Amino acid sequence: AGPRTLLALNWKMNKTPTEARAWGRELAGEYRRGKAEVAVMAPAISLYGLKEALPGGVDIGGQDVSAHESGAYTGEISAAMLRDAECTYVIVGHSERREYHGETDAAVAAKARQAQAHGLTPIVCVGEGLDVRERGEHVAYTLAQLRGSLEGVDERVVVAYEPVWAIGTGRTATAGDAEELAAAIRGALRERYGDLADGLRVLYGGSVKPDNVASICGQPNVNGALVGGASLGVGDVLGMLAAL
Ligand code: G2H
Repeated sequence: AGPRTLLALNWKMNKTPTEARAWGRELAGEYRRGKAEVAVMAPAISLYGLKEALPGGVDIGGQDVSAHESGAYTGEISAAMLRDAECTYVIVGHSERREYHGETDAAVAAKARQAQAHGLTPIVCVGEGLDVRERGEHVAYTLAQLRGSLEGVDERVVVAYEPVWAIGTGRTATAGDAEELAAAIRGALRERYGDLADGLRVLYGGSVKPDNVASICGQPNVNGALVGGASLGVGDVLGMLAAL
């Protein structure tokens, strides 16, 4: 038995702090602890106090973190701040950060190291664009990105494979596509962390929803999902949990 399935909910830039707490209370009204663990990755401004609104056992996390400790970095959020707001996780290197904020593999690795230094588990995102996929270079590309993004990062890490062409497009990779890359990622993790790799979570992300979550998370090397669009409604989240 590998690690317990993780349903990581990435709200992206959605919900006000008031809406976030109301969502937490709504989930608490209907949530039953099940096979999967749940974590809510909310905008930083909504994190403080969110854990209290959520059902017991549901974790929270940030969507990004500064690579710096503290100081003159206007607009940034530190790992210590996320920890103080009771975060367990933080997403680093989401494709939207890489694309719109120019984050390189080295920058992503620095963020992941900083997260770990403060006891946060980084969820390191990797994945290829459509051009790479069409050239058939998706495995090599993604593994190179992974190696760069894990420089100096220890085994307290979650990896999310998110093919950029399947994000928010309604175009989902097949369960077989997800497994192909998850297995390759597991192999790379084994090279780096040895047998500990078998206990690490590799997630799939990209248009996951109630009707495909079970087949994707049922793959041998897929230990959960990073969910964007379908994470916003409590009904979809309960639907995904029921399907798992
Ligand atoms: C991929 C995913 C969540 P969505 O970005 O990280 O979003 O489920 O909307 O494709």
